[in-house]
Amino acid sequence: MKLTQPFVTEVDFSSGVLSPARSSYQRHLSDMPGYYAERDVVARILADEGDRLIYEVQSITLPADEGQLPHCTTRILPGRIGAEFHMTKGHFHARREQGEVYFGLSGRGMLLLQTADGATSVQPMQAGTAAYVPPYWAHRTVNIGAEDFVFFCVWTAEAGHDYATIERDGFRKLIVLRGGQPVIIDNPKSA
Ligand code: S6P
Ligand code: ZN
Repeated sequence: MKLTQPFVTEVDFSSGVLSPARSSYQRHLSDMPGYYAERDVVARILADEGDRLIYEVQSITLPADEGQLPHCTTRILPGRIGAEFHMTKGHFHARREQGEVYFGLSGRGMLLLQTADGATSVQPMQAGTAAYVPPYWAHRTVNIGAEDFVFFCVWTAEAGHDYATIERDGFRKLIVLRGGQPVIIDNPKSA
C-alpha cells in the first residue's frame, strides 16, 4: 500500500479557486451543444456570439484506489441557452451504488437528480446547503441566479463516471425561465 500524505487546500467560496492551484477543466457551449433543448439557439449563439464558457471544475486528483475521496469545486456561470439555465452535463456514477456530497459555497442553484427508472428530484442549493446525491441517482447542477453558482463536491475514487447515458437520453426535467422565475418543466424529448 502506498500511503497518501494528509494535506489541505484553501477554497475561495465566491470563485471556487483552489490554493495551491490544482488541476482544472472548462466546459464551453461547444463541448455540450446537444445537451440543451433549444438546438437552434445553441447554433445561433455559436455563430453570432462565439463560444461561451458554461462551467469550470477545479479538482484534487487522487489515486484511483478504493477509499480515496476526490474533491473539487464547480463554478457555473450565470446565463441561459434560450429559456434553459446554464448547467453541467450531468452523469451517473459508473458504479451506480456510489453516492456523493455537494456543499453550496455561493450563488443560487438547483440540483437535478434522476434514477434509471425515471424517478426525478430537484433540490435547491445556495451557500451553506449540504446536498446528498444518494447511490443510483444521476446528477446535474443548474445555475438559476444572476451570479456564479459555486459548490464543493466530495465523491469516491471508485465511483467512476458514466456520461454517455445522460448525453443520449437527457434528463426528464428541464429548468427554464418562465414569467421571470425558474420553473421545472417536463423535457418534451422525454415525453
Ligand atoms: C463528480 C461530481 C462533480 C462534477 C462537476 C461537473 O462526481 O459530480 O465534480 O463532475 O460538478 O459536472 P459534470 O456532470 O460535467 O461532471
Ligand atoms: Zn458525480
